[in-house]
Amino acid sequence: MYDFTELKEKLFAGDIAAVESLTRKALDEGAPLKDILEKGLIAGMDVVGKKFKANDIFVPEVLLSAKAMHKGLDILKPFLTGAGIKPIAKIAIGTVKGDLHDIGKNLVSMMLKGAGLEVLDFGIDVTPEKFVNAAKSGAQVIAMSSLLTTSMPSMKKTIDALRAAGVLSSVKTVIGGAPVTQEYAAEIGADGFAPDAASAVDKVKELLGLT
Ligand code: B1M
Repeated sequence: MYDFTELKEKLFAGDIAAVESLTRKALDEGAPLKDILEKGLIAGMDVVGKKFKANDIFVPEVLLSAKAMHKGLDILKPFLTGAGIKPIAKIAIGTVKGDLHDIGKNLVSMMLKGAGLEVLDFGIDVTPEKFVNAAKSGAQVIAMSSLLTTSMPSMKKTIDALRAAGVLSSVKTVIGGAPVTQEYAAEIGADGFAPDAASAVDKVKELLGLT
């Protein structure tokens, strides 16, 4: 079993160079991709979240850890996105308006690409109008991420805007992010919820009838 202690610690410390080399080393030594992600990078970020919540660390430290996380994800990207696969459907994804967190959304985006889906990634702070335009331009799925309880209402606003524009029935909506639940999805009328990136791929495929 591969030991991810150092990778976790360096991610927490925001040591970008060390996260880069340890992620490469884990890959080179044949550690499973899923474990590098979940037991290394995401586990390190969980520690960051706990310390942030307890006011043991503050935004500058969290930003450094986030940069280190991005570096690790960049290295895993070619393995997650499966370059060269012909897209089978178009997904518009973004972190909703009012929210600047993008690490989980990026992960979902990479894994959707890896599953052969075409992904239009609108980034962070995405307005309902932008999602509506994507739906009008032929996206079959609108995928929204939120990490803040204060930005979750933007998901409902987006679904309401899709309805008002007359395009809600032509798309599937999927939501996720740490504070988001299946109950919330039902409450706002989203077609699907997924707790993590791998389940997001399964949910999107299920909604598109691709499973
Ligand atoms: Co912020 N932050 N943050 N933060 N931050 C949280 C979210 C928080 C829980 C920390 C805490 O208090 N414990 C808290 C939110 C509390 C709440 O609302 N309940 C919080 C806060 C309060 C804030 C600020 C308000 C702090 C401040 O300024 N005082 C501020 C808000 C800025 C804004 O967005 N307007 C802020 C800022 C930041 C940074 C910029 C410093 C940085 C973000 C950097 C970046 O993303 N580029 C940051 C970070 C890094 C975090 C924590 C520590 C880590 C988030 C993360 O990347 N996790 C976070 C604590 C935590 O979540 N434990 C925290 C790793 C990532 C892989 O997981 O994004 O959950 P996650 O994605 C998962 C699943 O959720 C799922 O798949 C992924 C895993 O497979 N998923 C989906 C995500 N999107 C999905 C979409 C789907 C399906 C699944 O379908 C479409």
